[in-house]
Amino acid sequence: MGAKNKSNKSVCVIGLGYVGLPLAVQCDLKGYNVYGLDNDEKKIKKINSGKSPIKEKFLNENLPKVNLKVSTNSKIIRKSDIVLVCVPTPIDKNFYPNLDPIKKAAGVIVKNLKKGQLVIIESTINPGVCEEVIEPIFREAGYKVGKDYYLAHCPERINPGDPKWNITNIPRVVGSLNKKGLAMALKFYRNIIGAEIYPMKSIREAEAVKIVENSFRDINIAFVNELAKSFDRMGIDAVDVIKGASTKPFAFMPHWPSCGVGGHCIPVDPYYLIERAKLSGFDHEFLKIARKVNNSMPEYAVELLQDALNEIKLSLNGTTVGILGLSYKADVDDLRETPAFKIIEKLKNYGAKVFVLDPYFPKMSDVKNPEALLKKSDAIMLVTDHKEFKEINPEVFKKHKIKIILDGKNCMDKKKIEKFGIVYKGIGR
Ligand code: SAJ
Repeated sequence: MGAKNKSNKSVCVIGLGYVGLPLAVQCDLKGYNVYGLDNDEKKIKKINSGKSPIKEKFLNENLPKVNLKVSTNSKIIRKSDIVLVCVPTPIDKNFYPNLDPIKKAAGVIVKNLKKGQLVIIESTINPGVCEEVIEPIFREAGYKVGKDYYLAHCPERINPGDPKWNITNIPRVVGSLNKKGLAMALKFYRNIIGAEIYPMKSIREAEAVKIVENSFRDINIAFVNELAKSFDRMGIDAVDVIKGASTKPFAFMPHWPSCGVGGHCIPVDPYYLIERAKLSGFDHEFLKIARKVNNSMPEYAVELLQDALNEIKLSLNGTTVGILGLSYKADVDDLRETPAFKIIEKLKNYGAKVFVLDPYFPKMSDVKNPEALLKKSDAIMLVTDHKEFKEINPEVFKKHKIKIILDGKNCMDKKKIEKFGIVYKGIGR
């Protein structure tokens, strides 16, 4: 772990979500005086009561131990030496990057800037945002970077639900607009994180790193999703092939086909690079094709279910389908870019009756437990591989006369299910 900060410097974290809140807690644990700023009153109240608004092991364990001064009042920025910006950088419905939250944060900092402050952007942004969007906001207010304040970028690498990797041990990269800003940022992160803190050549390279990491993941998932479509036609089990390829101890990294790529990172970040590169006259055809393949998976999953029903002389029209899962990934309560809503919409367009269960979203669920869902359903579509869904004994499906199971995350036991005479279809298997 990094050395405890003895300088009693203070930090202000703007945006207390799944990135900002663990960061704020870790800064406190490492001896910083920590302020937190968020526009969500309810979240502020919950944090002030020592309870985490986010179900996360690190937070549940450590939030009660720290003394975060959190508020909706942006004046607290003035009390800090380091300002950490952890606000969302989403895309709009046309997949266009939306930098409004980060521009708003920069505007709030400008109004409360303390001379000499180090401003660090942790939100995922494309190359050029610091120099072309953020620095001009400060400049227009009369502040000169490197003199009145310092600007650095350290892209967040939080992996929601990961039992091993968290804010304390994930290596980071840092870039700045000048040497002093870089030195200040490196010192800060080396104080709070016990892992490599890698200095980038400039702030642009730092901005590019996160986008590249997540685009790498997106294109690899698109590769196996395309394989799944092709192998489905050839009667080849794509998952078995990927497992086989994974026995190669070098130069292969497994990814897995599924009913969709959700979350706030993977399906979003490539668009930031696609759009920014366009301004420089470059067209990321490959990234766009990968996005197209991954965006097609919810519809593909519904078509697989339609075909499976047709094979037993049924159709989606008039069939009741039970949806297991809404979250974009297992064992987290996060709906951002989840494929679930696209799947539900398509099923309803085909005339299916749909019931939903996600234990992380009781208010959005039609039933309280898996058995209650099975009771109502003719067919089941697993959209999220939550642990409790993987543990459903196939006998229960049989008991409730489930005809077909569409396993959107290839996480169920195909052989066991088929032994009960239930039609099983996975994505590519
Ligand atoms: N998915 C697949 N096939 C795969 C892997 C994921 O279909 O082989 C789907 C998931 O079901 C989910 C989506 O893609 O819907 C995203 O899954 P994810 O495991 O990438 O989870 P995220 O979105 O939480 O990604 C985070 C990212 N972390 C950061 O951006 C800091 C990503 O960089 C990590 O690689 C990823 O966690 C991880 O490794 O778990």
